[in-house]
Amino acid sequence: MRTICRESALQPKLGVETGPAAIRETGIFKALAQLGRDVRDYGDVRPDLIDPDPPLHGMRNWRNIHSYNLKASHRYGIDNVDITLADRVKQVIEDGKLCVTLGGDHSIALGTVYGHVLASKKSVGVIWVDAHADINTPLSSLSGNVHGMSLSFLCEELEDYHPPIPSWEWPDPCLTADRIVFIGLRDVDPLERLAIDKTGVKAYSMHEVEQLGIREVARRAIEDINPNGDRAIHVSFDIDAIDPVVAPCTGTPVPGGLSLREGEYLMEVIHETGALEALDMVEVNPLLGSGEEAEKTAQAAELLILAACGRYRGGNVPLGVTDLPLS
Ligand code: HAR
Ligand code: MN
Ligand code: MN
Ligand code: MN
Repeated sequence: MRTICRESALQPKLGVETGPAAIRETGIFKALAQLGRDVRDYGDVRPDLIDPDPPLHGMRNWRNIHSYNLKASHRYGIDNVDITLADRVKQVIEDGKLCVTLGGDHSIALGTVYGHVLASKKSVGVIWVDAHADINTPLSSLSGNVHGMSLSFLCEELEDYHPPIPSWEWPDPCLTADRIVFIGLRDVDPLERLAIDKTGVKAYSMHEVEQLGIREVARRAIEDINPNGDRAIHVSFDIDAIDPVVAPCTGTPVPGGLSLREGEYLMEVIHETGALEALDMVEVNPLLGSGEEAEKTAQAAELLILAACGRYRGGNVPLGVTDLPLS
């Protein structure tokens, strides 16, 4: 397994760029090693700030978000960006490793999903675990925050709703709506709901979690995006999917979320499919709360990542150990 991390300070609430450090500090590398995972930390992909970056069609920070996710730096006359996030993810996936990307805000999914789709030998299905749908177009967004638009750029069915952007070629949208599923929704803008209905993206909001239980939601979601079991799974996990009582330090907390227990179950079941190739853990913002709250939030993220990597709450026998000590 390979772990990569990136940082983003490109949304209005500062601090989300320190999310990866907080998650690293939980001791997650040691825990992964104890699970027998071969971990490599690729370090951070840092945005090389383009300043100023005035809004276009209301989109804030679009040049920066574009350049670190997807495009060679020369396009904007910047020389010292080593590698884009999409290229980094592509590299990890091509090595045949599970790619864990720590955000940063959810605009990083533009690069992680694209890089995954480019590199995977299989068709990719995305499980978007989030309180929000992040499917606004630049024209439907009320905030102009690109982290609330990521899926609209990735989804083929929404391509025609995007205004042309000069000298900005997002990659061709790389997902069809039948390869996207939401879990955990509870704060969806009216026009996002329309986008979900028009595209037919499957959505299990907290209503369905309540109605069906997480077990059935997990089963259905996996079947929705991987009906024949031949696809790769990409999980894009926004920590705000988890209830703010457990994960308070995030930019847009919404009450009434998934319990940590539900989140861990979901990730355990996704691990069991053997199809998980990439996982994003985003929107952990340690600066939005006390030290204790920041730690709690990072620990929730740690447990979710560990579950996706094979940690079983019933216990894991250490690799290679077959007997108890005899003397
Ligand atoms: N729907 C709102 C918007 O587009 C809020 C979404 C942004 N916040 C998130 N996304 N954390 O998951 O601005
Ligand atoms: Mn720990
Ligand atoms: Mn999100
Ligand atoms: Mn969210």
